[in-house]
Amino acid sequence: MSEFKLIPNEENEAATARLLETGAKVGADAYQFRVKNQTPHCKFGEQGICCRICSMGPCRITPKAPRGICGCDAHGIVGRNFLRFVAGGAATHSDHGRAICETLYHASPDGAYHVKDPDKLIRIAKEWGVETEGKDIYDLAHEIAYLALGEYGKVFGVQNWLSRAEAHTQELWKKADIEPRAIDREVSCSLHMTHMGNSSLPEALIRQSLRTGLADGWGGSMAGTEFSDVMFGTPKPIDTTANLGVMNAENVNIVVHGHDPSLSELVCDYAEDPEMIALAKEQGAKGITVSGVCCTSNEVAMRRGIPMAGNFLQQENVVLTGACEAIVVDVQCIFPALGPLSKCFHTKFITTSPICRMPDSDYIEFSVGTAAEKAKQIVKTAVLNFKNRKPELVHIPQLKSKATVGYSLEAIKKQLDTVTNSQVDETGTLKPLVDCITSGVIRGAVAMVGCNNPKVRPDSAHIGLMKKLIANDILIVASGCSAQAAARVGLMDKAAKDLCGDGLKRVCELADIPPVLHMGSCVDISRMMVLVSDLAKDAGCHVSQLPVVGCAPEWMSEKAVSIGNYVVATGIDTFLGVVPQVSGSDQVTNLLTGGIRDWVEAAYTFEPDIDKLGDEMIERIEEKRTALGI
Ligand code: XCC
Ligand code: SF4
Repeated sequence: MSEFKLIPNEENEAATARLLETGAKVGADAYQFRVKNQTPHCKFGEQGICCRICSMGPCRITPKAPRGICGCDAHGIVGRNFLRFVAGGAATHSDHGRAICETLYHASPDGAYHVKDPDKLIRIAKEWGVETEGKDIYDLAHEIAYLALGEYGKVFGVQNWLSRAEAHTQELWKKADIEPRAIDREVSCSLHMTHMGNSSLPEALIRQSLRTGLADGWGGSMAGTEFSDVMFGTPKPIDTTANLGVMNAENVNIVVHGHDPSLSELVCDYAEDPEMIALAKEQGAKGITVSGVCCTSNEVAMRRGIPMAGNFLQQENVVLTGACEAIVVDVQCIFPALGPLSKCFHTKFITTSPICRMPDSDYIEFSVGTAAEKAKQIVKTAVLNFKNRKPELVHIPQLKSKATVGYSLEAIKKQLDTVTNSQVDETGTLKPLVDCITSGVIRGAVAMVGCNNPKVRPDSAHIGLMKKLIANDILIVASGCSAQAAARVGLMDKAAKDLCGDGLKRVCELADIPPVLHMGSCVDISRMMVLVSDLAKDAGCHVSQLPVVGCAPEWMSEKAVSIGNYVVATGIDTFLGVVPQVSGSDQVTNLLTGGIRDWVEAAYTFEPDIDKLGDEMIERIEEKRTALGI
C-alpha cells in the first residue's frame, strides 16, 4: 500500500475559506463574491453571438434576428470573435517574447543581464545559419536578438523555427496554407480580417486562427522560452516547495507575479543581497522569502528553486495571509482586484510595466537600462514595509508540498540518458522514451496546461485528471497554472510515483523523476512542441500518430486558446474542459472539433464533464496505440 498522500482539495478549500474570514474582518472583496454577482453570464456572450465590431451594432443573434445589421450571420460573428480571441492571446505571448529578445539585445558582461547558456545561443545561431566562429558571445547574442526581433516583422518568408517541426507537419502547414509569416503580421491580419465588412466565412477565419496560433507557439512563445534560457539558464531538475505554506511568517514576504522573468530574476537576486537581508533583520524580520504566483513563479522555480505560493486563483489568497509585504507584478493574469485588496492590508501592490498599469498600485517602472536599480528599490520597499504588518491579521495556511521542477527538453533528454547510460551528442535523444511507449510500459503522454477558472472547482479538474492518468500509466508533462496545481498538492514530489500504475511507477523509479514533469511557464509549451516533434522523429512516425494528447481542463485566457490552436495545428488532439464561446455556430464548432482534422490531423474535444474528459483522453491514446500496432 502506498504511504504517500496528496494534500486533499478539501484542505486547500478550507484554507481559502479561513483566509476569506480574515478578508471579511477588513472588508476585503474576493473573486468568489464577484462570481456570484456575475452569474448567470450573458447568454449571447457565452455563445459568441454578440458582435460589437462596428457602431451600427452591437448586434445580437436570436431566432427572430438571425443576421446583424450588415447581414452577418451567427457563423461569421462567432468565427470573427474566435479569431480575435486567438489574436489577443498570440499578441500577448509574442510581445512577452519580444521583451525577452530586447533584453537579450542589451545583455552585457557588466550589466544586469548576462548570457548564462552560451551553448544554447550557439546552437540557435547554427540553426539560423549565423556564423559563430571567433565571435564574442555578447556580439553573437546581440546579432541573434536582432534577428529574433526581425521575426516579428519579417518582410517575406515564414517563421525560422518551423524547421524544427517534423517534416510531415511542415508539409501539412504548407498545404493548408497556415505557415505563420511575420508574428506581428498574423496578429494584424487577424484584426484586418475581422474588421467590419471583411471575412465572415468560418473556414477562412478558423484557418487564420490556426496560423496565428502557430505564429505564437512556433514564433513568439518559442522566442520567449529560448532566449530566457540563454539569459537565465536552461532549466535542470531542482527541488522546491509549493502551496501557501511557503510564505514565512517570520520573514519579509515578497511575491512575484506575472510572466516576464526579466523582472523576477533580478528581484530574486536582490532578495539574496546581504545588505537587504541585514536591512530586513533591522526591521525585525528573520530574513526575506521570495515566492511566486502564476507563470513568473514557474520561471523562477525551475531556474532557481524559488517556492511557488500558488496559481492564478491563489493570487488574492497571498495578500489575504496578511503576511505579504509586497506583491510585485509585471504583465498578464494580474487581477485588478489586487489594488483595492492590498489597501485592506499593509501590502504594497507594485506594478512595473507600461503594459500593465493599474489603479491603487505603486508604479515602479522597470526597464532594461534601470533594471538593477529598480529591482533594488522594489526589494527595499518591501523590506521597509515589514514593520507595517498587522500581526492580528497574519494567518498563513500550513500547507506545503515538495516538488522537483525544471524539466526542460534538454533536461528530459539528459535524464533519459542516465537511465540507459547511452552516449549521445549534446542534444540527446528521446529513444528511451519511445521504447517505453512502444513496449506499453508507458501508455502515452498528456500535456496538461492552462489556467484555473471559477467555472470549475479550482484545480479539481487538473488534479483529478492527473491522478487518473498517472494511475493508467500515462506520463504527464505540465506547464503554467496546471503545473502549479500539481505542485501544490504533491504531484511533483518524486514520491507521487506511488500513485502511478506499475509501468509508470517503474519508469519514475528508474529515471528518478516525478510522474508529472514541470516543463515551465505557458510560453514553455513551445518546449512541448519540440518534444513531440523530436519524439515523432525518433519514433519514425507523424506527430498525429503518437499516443499523446493535450488538455486544458480549466482554461480562461485568450492566451490559452492561442496555445490550443498551435497544439492542435501541430497534430495533437486537444481536450478542453471549459467550452470556448463558439456554441452559437454549429459550423464553427464542427470545424474546431472535426473539420480541421483534414488540415492538421488533429482537432478539439470540448467536454465540461471532467470524468468523461479523462475517459476520452485515455480512449484516444489507446486508439492511437492500436492504429500504430503497439
Ligand atoms: Fe495565466 Fe500563465 Fe492561464 Fe496561469 S495558465 S492563468 S494564462 S498564468 Ni498560462
Ligand atoms: Fe452588427 Fe455587422 Fe456591425 Fe457586427 S459588423 S456590429 S454584425 S453591423
